[in-house]
Amino acid sequence: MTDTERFWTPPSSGYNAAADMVDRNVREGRGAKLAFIDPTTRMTYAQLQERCNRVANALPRLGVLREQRVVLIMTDTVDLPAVFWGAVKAGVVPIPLNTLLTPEQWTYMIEDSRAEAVVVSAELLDRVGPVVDEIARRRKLHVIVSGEAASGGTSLASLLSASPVDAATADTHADEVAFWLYSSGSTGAPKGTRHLHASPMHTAKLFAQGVLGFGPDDVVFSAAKLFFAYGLGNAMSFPMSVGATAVLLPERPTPDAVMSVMRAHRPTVFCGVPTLFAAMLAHKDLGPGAGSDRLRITTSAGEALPEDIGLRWQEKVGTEVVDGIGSTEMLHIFVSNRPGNVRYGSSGKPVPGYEAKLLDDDGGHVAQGEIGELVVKGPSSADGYWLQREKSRRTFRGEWTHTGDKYRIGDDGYYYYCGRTDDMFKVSGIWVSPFDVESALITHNAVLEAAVVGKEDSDGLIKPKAFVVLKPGVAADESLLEDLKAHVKAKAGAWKYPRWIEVRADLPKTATGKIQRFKLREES
Ligand code: 3UK
Repeated sequence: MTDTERFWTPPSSGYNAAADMVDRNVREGRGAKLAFIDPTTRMTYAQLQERCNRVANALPRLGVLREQRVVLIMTDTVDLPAVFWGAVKAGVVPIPLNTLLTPEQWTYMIEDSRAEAVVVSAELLDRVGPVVDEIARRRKLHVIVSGEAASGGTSLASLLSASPVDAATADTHADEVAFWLYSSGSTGAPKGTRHLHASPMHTAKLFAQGVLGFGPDDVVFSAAKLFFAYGLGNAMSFPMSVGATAVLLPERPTPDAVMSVMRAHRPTVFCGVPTLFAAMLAHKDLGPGAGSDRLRITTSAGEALPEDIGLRWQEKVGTEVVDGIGSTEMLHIFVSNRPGNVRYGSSGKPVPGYEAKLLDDDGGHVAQGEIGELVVKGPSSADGYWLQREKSRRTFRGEWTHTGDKYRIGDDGYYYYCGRTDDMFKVSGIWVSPFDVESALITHNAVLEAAVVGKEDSDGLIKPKAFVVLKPGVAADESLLEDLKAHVKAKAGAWKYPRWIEVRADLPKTATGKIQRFKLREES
């Protein structure tokens, strides 16, 4: 692709993301192409356009108007893109929420966003029903149910069949808020992160087309769900930007479920997270293409990909794993490896169109080879957090977005992840990245997962403490623990070895699967 295509400037007036992502595909002759496949439905771009139009008419008819919010608590089916882009077309602001949250978290987000309506998948009604009922007793809230609902709420299907198929496109601006995503964060209240109409296309051009080489013949399968920014790009914005196809899996992405999708739909692009790759590598059936004879690339994000997992995947599956770092604040990946030139153990280099720098605590540039906070500039950064001015000011500073991640740039120019800013600690005056120690621990063949925190010793000095989950059948005796310490000393450096090791059945994680080191710190 040319630089003019990649470094896109949206029109200065009249830009609606749904018109670009949905209607343009039909207008350019791709109406009969498959846009989405889920276990019960195959939907072409023409059918998607029709569904979106009906949604764009239905919402305002209910009284959900431009700039107002609609919350989506939905599994990944063809209804999700129809509702999401239909809302965007009408200028209504969709907010997909994680389907695995607690009732308290959903209540917080529906109230914080002042949503006028909630669209919920029928199979989630057991858990979401009481939440929306409770809110609806206090204020007006439309509840729309996708799928077969036994009772309660308006059915999406009936709402759509009662709505016209022709819809006007809301005359939105490229810089207008199009949708929100809640950023989970490891501390404090979740933050409604407001994204603009131009942002999905920026991420699609810069990362999907520019780095991954997405084209109209690609078929993508993202194990990461559409309610994550990672999944939303992978399985909606990216394929839709080029008229390609996405396969959707409503269930939990277990290795078995994932491999069955791979065999049935033969995707060319597979997007996952390191924990899933590790689980799939432990599965007896994992083989070439993970089941797809057309697989050309695997992407990884969400947490750093350990080198060992990347190498084993490449050996067994036959495709590279392209690790890149993205965030809800930047919408998608901004530092990434390049296909054909992957450096395992590193997050790669800035994606063309983004700039990155490493800053010390005083805001100065760190010296070459030193660890600093990763700060990034690019066109897809969010407009800010809803009603959280202090956090917005700290994160979005002019053109630069602060990630809260510690990175080091190697002599090779590649970016190496060194943990979160708030997880780092010093031992004998030397920085220890918990991630470093964890990476060493998981290369030991008795260890399944590990988390490391800084803990005060009897002298009040900080030393590493490890929490480990052992592989099934491994006994946690004293000699194993000594062996683990020696292993870290050898692999990561003597001062980094864990002075304490606690064996656990599992580790506390956020809804997005990130280890909550702060909880372990409190418990240690
Ligand atoms: C961490 C990584 C090391 C890092 C995301 C791709 O994960 C995404 O968004 P979140 O808001 O979390 C952001 C934070 O996660 N992280 C993500 N990727 C990597 N750390 N290596 C990586 N490859 O701490 C970052 O600040 O949940 C990922 C695309 C869109 C996303 N929103």
